[in-house]
Amino acid sequence: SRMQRYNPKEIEPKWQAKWEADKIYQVSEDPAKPKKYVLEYFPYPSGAAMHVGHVRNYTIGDVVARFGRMTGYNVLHPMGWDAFGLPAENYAIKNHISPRVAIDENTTRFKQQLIQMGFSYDWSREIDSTDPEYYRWTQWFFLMLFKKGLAYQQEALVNWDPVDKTVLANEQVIDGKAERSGATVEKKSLKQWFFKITDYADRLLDDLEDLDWSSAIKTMQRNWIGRSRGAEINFPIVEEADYVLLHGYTGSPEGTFFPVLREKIEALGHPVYTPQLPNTDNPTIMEQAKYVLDNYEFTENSVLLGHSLGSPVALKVVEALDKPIKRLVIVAGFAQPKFLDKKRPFEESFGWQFDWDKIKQNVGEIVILRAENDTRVPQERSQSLVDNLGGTLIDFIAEKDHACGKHEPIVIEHTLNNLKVFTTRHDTQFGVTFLVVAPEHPIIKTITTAEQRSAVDEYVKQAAGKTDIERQSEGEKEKTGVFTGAYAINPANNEKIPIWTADYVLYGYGTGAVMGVPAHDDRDHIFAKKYGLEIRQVLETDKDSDFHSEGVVINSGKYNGMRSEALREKILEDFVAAGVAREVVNYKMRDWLISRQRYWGAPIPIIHCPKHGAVAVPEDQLPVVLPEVESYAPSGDGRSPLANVPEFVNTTCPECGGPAQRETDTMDGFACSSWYFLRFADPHNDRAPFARDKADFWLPVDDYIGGAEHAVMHLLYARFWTKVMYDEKLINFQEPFTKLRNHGMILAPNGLKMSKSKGNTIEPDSIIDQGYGADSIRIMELFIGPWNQTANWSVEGMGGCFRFLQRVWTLVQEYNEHQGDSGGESIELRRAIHKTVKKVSGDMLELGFNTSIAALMECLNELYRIKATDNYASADWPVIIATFLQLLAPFAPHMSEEL
Ligand code: ANZ
Repeated sequence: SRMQRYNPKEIEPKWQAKWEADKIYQVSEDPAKPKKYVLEYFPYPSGAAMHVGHVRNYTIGDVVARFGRMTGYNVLHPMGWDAFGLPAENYAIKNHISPRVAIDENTTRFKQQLIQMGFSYDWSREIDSTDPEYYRWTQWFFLMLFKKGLAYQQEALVNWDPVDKTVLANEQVIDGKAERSGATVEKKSLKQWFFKITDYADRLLDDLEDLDWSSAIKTMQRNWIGRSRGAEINFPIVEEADYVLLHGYTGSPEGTFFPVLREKIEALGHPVYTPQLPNTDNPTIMEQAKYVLDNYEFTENSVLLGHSLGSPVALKVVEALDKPIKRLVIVAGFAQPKFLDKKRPFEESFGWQFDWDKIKQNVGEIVILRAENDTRVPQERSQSLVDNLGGTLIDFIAEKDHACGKHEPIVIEHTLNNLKVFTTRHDTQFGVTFLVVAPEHPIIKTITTAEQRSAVDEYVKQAAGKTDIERQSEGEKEKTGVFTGAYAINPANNEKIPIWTADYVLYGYGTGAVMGVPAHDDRDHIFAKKYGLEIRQVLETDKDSDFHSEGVVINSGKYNGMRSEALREKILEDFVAAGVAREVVNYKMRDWLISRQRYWGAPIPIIHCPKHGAVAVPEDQLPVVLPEVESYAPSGDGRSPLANVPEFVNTTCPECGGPAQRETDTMDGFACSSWYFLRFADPHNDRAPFARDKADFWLPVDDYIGGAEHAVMHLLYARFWTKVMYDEKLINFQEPFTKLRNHGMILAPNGLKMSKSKGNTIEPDSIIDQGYGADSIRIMELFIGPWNQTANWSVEGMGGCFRFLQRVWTLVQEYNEHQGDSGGESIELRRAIHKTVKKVSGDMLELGFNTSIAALMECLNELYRIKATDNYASADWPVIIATFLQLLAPFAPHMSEEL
């Protein structure tokens, strides 16, 4: 008999070699066919080989790619290695080899595993993120971000992993534990590099809308970005204070914002002195300062404001005092002559000499308000005041030129001592019965009363000793806090309310302070109950069990009877007009921490010069190659092992040629994976990361396939880089992955996650060895259940898939044996195959792999049934067999090719 046994061990390597030799999966930009870019996440070649769980991802991608080719697409299906990062480095440290050697061993192994599965990759495009020819361009992108102001270095309290001895991004910390090592993350203050992803928050959020991604992943990204529209509301602090306001040249206390400000101050019960200064059309500085000093008794509670020419007068007044005042506010001020518009007579008669040290000694707090739209006073004047005095510089757009408007709400806000809170529920403003600040809030130092000081200090110290998770998890059960002894005024009803500190308020979000509305916020409710604070209902809520729901406003003065939704708009409008509030948008997302104090990453291409600060390595000196080191282990002192290589560290400044030092931090591996999908379009380009026409031809990725574990890291970072590249006109699209599909996991037969440490991994190699073959594994990976659901691997299932293929083999062998048929057409045969063509072609568009395979199995049964009666007599058999094998080909390519 010419019948041959189905022997995958023989046919699979044969076809793999032929496909490789004929380069049939290599593609180029062929405009004659529609393009399709099919991509699976490129893997970490870690020490453990791929198991059947990993293989599922690539099988799905491969079937999509093969189906695409067979339906007329020009398919780009590439593969590469995401080889930087901790897994490779830790593996290398553990096995006492260099990460380079480890990666080379592992990629060889992984590649051999992928090839033996019959995956149709264009291997001519293989990339390795640790190849200097690749990370050269990652460094190039770093510098692009740096030059755009989107990469910056800052001292920051960072997530420190005490086991891996490195800093982690927020995204790498899950419930306070390091995602990789599982260690409880500590906070440490270190200088770090960040990417300013927050600048793109709105676009990252808004553009999610049109993506064909699962709603679960989109929701995770939305929540991570966490856009929240609300209001910042100012609560004036109750304190002893008296105010002195000094007007400007040719002015009077009845002009500009003085009357409105005066009224505000008086409403809070504070005295205010607004003198008409002498000789206002042509004054000398001393006659005006002397006038103020002769007529007013300054105290330690005095707040002195100078507007325009009133500001040098105020400085002279402070200089002459013999004890300090509370606060000095300078509005559109200066301490030097020369203006932008014209010369003024006092420029000659004024003295411009100031004793800066004396002034600084005589005032507790200095605020300098600079109108960005001032056409009279140069912007540098405010800067030189800051240089001489310190203090806080606040830039703002004035209502009228030179801050001469009637209201100037920003001036009012910064003249009064306000506590600012962030709220999304300002419709509950009349229900505020206390304020809470985070224990880290700096205002605690200035407002805490003597009686409360020790209790507050103790609480603040305790909170600082707790990690974020401790604070959050304890906070779920119980709220703790301490009264500061201070009060503030609710601007809605002028009621005096206490200010507390409590650790359920986070310092890093909003303003680090909240208004307590215990009747309508559950956290505030628990807190108020515990400490006996007033609970005042201000909404008749639609569903009374739900704290957050909307309703009709009550107990809110003139606003009673409104709907809460409408009151939010109205009260904001009223508050903004009164200079009490400002509309703000807050985001939960923080900038992306990119630096790592580890060896195995792309060096950050920056040189630190004592004269020029952080300077970009010139483009023609890229790549900055990772040097060989003695020890790869982290030092634990917060510096990377590169810091121990003087030949690497010591260099010269590209700007001045003077001695300078290289940055020794490396980039997180997520930098390299933020653009790899673009490199595949033009992988060997040595003049640019990619040619624009090639990127524009192949991208965006049409089908991106991978697990759901990357919802907020890689998938957000890649979108961010893509948008920056679009803005730089490097590409013509704004989203990298049109369609994203997250496959379900394969678990061990006992239902546990496969892992090397549990010893329950199943590697495809051994199944192939046993004689089942890659085609059966591929069928099993997909027939095991819907592609996006978790499934348990089973040995019996494997056997079933093999028997299915064996039956296909036998049928076709038998058909080949039988020859010279003479029969006519067979409606039955045609029906069977047409039904299957329709089913498979339709289901494949929805990734219905398991149902497609089921249809093929059913069809096979039909074919067996029919051949039992007609014994291959019908003239339709050749086409039927060929069509069946074509439908099977994406799933079992080796067998289909052989048959
Ligand atoms: C009063 C209020 C009344 C609030 C009410 C809620 C319900 P999202 O949507 O997450 O932005 N909040 C503001 N800053 C905070 C901080 N640093 N730490 C803890 N909580 C903070 O939430 C905004 C709400 O979270 C704000 O609105 C504030 O409480 C609280 F019936 O203000 B709300």
